[in-house]
Amino acid sequence: MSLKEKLFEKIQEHRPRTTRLLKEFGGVKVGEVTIDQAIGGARGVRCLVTDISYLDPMEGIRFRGYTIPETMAALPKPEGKDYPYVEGFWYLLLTGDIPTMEETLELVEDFKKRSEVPSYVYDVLKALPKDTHPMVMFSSAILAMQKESKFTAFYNKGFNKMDAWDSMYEDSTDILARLPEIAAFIYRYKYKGGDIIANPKSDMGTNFATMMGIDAPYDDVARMYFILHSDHESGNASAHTTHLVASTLSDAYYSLSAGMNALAGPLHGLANQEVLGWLQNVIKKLDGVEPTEEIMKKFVWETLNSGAVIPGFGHAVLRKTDPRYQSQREFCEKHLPDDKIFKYVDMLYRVVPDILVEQGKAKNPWPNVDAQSGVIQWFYGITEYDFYTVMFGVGRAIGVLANITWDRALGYALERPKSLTTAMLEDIAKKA
Ligand code: AMX
Repeated sequence: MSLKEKLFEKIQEHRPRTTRLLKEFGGVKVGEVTIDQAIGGARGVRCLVTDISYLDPMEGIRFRGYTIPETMAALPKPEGKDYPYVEGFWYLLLTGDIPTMEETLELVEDFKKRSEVPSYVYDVLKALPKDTHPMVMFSSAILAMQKESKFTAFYNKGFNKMDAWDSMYEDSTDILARLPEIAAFIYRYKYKGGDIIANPKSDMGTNFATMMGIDAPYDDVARMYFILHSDHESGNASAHTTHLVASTLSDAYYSLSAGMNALAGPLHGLANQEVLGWLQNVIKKLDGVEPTEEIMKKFVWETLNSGAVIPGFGHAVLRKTDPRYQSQREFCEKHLPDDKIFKYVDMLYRVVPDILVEQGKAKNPWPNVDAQSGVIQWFYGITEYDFYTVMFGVGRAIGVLANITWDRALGYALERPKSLTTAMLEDIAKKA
């Protein structure tokens, strides 16, 4: 059975659950909203539904019920490699099932067939000024492909709610298969004098590593990186933006491009470039002197006192060290234990949490995914850190595209929360 057939089976099984909840229990309360939440970015308001991942504040992320170590252990891997096929992970996110090796390889073949990037996408990228941020290039490339949308073609022929998932799945898979080539093109075009390397048409991780021009085990880094950054339930800014735009019946191209623009913010995905930028600044200021913990503490306080945040630390939901950080740390311990930047990042792990606690503002003083990811990229030669968020974006696409495919399958509604005026809030406060 193909992934698409399996997905359809899962959709048919699932639909009665959503219908029943709406019909029989639509009026049951899920929670309440405080003034804090209304002003404070809807933190913790329980009003989104997804079955693809769940984020527990203490435990961290589970993909379809699997923790990160369980996911990495259960999915089929290319021979001799430590990390699983990204294509098999796509299967897991969409269906909730671990695919067999045969099912995974079938999907790898399917991705190969879909991976041709239309040539006009490269014309669009080349028309942009060279100093354009790579996230603008990435988002523009995705948007430029919108005319390929099978969902929009389906909509224009006469929209049918029950079948809408099919073309959304097709668009999502087409996009995903093309993203490694687009990302690698941006990198080689912008930083390597346009010396483009052809797509070897292998699995997603190998394709990306080859086109970036980096040898093994970077193919494993790519697999790990894309999987770790894929999904963090649906309230984070990139996932929520993608879902919001898709809820207007925009197709996957419009929706993902918008989600990538949210990822480009410094409080979200851009933090991984900021961590490396922050560290490089420290190294420059030290002018050859090895930093001690005392010196590092001084820099951390300087940053805080200037009113800036310490990138890579804190989280809106998590209340302990991010398991995505932990997973990458384990990779560093195995592959780059003596790397200078890794040692500095490790030093930050020892000094920053206590300082954030002492400062008394951040609800979570522990590191998030972004504190560690740049170190690995730097080690393998990607020192152009403004590119890091693009790689986060390739990974994040897996999660958000799986989500919007299911949004269509379950007919999720146009998103439209209600706003109040400040005077209304004051009135509510007076009566409380
Ligand atoms: N350094 C300094 N101050 C921090 C901080 C940090 N790393 N994390 C939180 N704070 C501050 C906030 O700025 C806020 O200050 P304010 O009251 O003056 O506005 C206060 O602590 C309370 O914030 P919070 O409730 O703990 O966090 P949040 O939900 O508002 O924001 C996040 C979460 C991630 C934006 C924040 O922790 C932060 O800015 N971290 C640094 C940037 C970063 O690493 N972002 C990446 C997150 C992961 C991702 O999406 N890729």
